[in-house]
Amino acid sequence: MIYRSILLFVAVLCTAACQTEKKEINFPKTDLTGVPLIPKPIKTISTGSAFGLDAKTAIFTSNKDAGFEKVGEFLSEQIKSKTGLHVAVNSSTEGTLERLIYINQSDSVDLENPEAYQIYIKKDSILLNAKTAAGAFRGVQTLRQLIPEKSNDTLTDQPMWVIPSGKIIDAPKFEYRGSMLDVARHFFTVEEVKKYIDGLAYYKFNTLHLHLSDDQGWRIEIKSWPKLTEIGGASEVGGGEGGFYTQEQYKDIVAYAADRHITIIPEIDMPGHTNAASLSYPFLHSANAETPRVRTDMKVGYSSFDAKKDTVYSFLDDVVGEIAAITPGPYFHIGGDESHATKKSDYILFIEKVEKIVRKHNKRMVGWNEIAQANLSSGSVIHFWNKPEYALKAAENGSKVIMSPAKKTYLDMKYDSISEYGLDWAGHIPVDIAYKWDPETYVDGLPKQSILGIEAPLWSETISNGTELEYLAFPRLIGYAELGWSPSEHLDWNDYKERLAAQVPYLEAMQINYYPTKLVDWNKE
Ligand code: TNX
Repeated sequence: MIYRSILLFVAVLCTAACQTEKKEINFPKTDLTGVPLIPKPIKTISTGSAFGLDAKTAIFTSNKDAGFEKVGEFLSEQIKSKTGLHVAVNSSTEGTLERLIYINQSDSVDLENPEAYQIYIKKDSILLNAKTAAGAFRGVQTLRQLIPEKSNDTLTDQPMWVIPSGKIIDAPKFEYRGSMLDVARHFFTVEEVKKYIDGLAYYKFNTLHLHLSDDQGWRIEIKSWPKLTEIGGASEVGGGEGGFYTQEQYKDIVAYAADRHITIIPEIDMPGHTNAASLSYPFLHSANAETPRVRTDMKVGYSSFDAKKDTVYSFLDDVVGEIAAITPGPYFHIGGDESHATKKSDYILFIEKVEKIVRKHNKRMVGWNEIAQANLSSGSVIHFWNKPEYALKAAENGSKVIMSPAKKTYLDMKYDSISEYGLDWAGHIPVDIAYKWDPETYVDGLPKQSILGIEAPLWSETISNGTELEYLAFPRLIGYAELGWSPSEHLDWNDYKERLAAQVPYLEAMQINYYPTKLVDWNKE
């Protein structure tokens, strides 16, 4: 049975409360503001009492069509795995019901941002308000973090997970909060990608950018050009066997991400970083670049497509078309970085032509900051990584900018001199340096309105499996979640590092191999 309105919610709660003779529970005094939430919400107000999550709790949601019921089911699954409790969603529970979590679609003006949410926690009810299912989903991540690790078994005759009462008002700072996974230098399995998506979802990221092609490997099936994966997919850095996603597997990743309100952005890097493609189809190769061969080294900047051949663009029309057709998100990333083997005039011609192809397939083009050298539509997005002047040029053109400064956000940089994995060309990035910077002021003179958001890229030259991936990503990724979401006035390293230490039970429960930096007192929790 689905209750569609808040009035019904109140009625149900009243009936439940009146049917069973409820004993007052004597909760210990609580403090909602003291819960170590990451990212930190805009506003948290504590009322000192509590909601007891137990076997007599049920979830109800409004508006099935807008995906709210699915969000309720996600919460129920997460409650099950954290506490073992089975909490029913939108089904009547005949008398045993004492407390409700209601996930409500609301058109309140305070919820204008599609990812905004409000949570009201009282003794008998938790009300989660959001305008969209995405907002409700973000709020559900907050609820997950509010559920304590351990139950209190002395309050009633059953175990009860005590959630502090009060109110949370929240919305993200940036529209775009992402990470990138380089599945080209080393291939990562669908399961490894899904586990990464789970971590992203928990910390309220909304985008995963997949770097699907590079000199060492091509990782996505293209039905009209099968040798891309047959030949181009069969190698990786260090000489491993590589691999690729079939279109069905890619769709599975896209759907898994969509269930978590995360958008996948596919990247086919070009005109440089194209050795694997040109090895598969030599007509693509520019005579000015190095002759294609299987590459398992880590060099960059030696390969290029031929920008002057029409056949190169019809090939790209097929590739972009096939990928765009199975990518529901609005963006297509064309790389465009480090094309040192492409003449500048050819590079500009190439980017301008490819922009038209991407637009023809109804996607917005994204490219690394070098693409700002071309004459682009203002709808295209510049992905800043190393050259502030390109970010400024893009902003002048009216384009949005994604912030991934290598010195701050590159997850493949070593933490310190004793890091097991990683590179160091952009310096070491310890966990505090990763956190202590402001995306809104990092590029001098870049207007705030031009910033779409932030992304933390994970290049994979030095990592080849999920455990190594997690070592570089965690815990730095958690800090980028907060930089992307929380208001600047809440960003404080000393406060953050305490909350970060409190993530250990989650990281351990998920078996995430985080780097236990000495900068954080991990034993505190
Ligand atoms: C630079 S950043 C690259 C990648 C490498 C990375 C290694 C960028 C757009 N290009 O090709 O993997 O450095 O840190």
